[in-house]
Amino acid sequence: MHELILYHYPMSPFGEKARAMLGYAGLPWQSVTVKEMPPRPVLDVLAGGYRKIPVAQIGADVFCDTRTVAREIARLSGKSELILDQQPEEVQAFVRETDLKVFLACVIAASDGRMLKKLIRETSLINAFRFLKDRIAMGRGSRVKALKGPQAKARVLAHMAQMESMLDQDFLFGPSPCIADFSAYHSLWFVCDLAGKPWLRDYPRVASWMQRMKAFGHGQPADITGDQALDIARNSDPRMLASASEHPLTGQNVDVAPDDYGRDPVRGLLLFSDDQTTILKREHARTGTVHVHFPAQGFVITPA
Ligand SMILES: N[C@@H](CCC(=O)N[C@@H](CS)C(=O)NCC(=O)O)C(=O)O
Repeated sequence: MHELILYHYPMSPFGEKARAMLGYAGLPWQSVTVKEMPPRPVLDVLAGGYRKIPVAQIGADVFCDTRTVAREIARLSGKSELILDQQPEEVQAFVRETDLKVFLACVIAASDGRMLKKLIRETSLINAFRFLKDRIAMGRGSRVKALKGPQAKARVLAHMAQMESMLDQDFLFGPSPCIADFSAYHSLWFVCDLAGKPWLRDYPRVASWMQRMKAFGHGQPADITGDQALDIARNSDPRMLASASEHPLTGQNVDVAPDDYGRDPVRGLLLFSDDQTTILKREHARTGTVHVHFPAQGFVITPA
């Protein structure tokens, strides 16, 4: 069986969500480090223009968005508490809010001169310039209203206060973690660890919970190159579909795109779509056939 390959970069909050889930699951995995912004040629081959990070690959199956990545980690490890669709509505609502509005508030609240210097130090001046240019363009195409700096900070603090009141056990929804903990963790990691904001000091339960989350580590990553990952796709067949698709566009070429930000579409043949997952078939000379998986929630399908 193939190990999961994760495409990510060190400063990516959603990359950290995936790394932390892999740590919690105790899985070995393969790591391909990508740039902080497109172009990302290897991912273009595999995921056909999907522009968010992380992306995962298992053999010739490619998983876009941490909701589908989490489902695969759950499948490989038996940790079904990572599958969002199987959680109670209360957990799903918390994750929806946290992975979108709270995440964006955290990114805005964390983005100051100090963060920019860190990016320049860890990459280069030209890279930081390209990064800013890319994110400004991405913001223009977004359907989510961005908060201004002070409002974003207030939103983050309100979120920390809400978590403080929820944490009467070790994790947000009980004595053991579920997907909600990983959704809440990555944005606070970005604000508090990467950007160094001292805001956790007023929320002691959240601070202890962060330590418990960090203690899961990142599992056992092994670095591979993008070329090696493409070879793995070429030498594998996509896995069989579990059931027949009843979506009316099945068998046709469609575009699948996120409905919030980074809305670049991926074109392919619609193989399957239900209320949880959409799967496209794509062909490329370098890899042969790959199947690209998306969550149903938060993505739109349109005829090509
Ligand atoms: N809903 C997506 C969100 C992913 C996301 O927004 N990732 C950020 C990085 S943390 C991103 O892609 N930013 C633009 C980029 O890296 O090109 C998921 O769960 O994976």
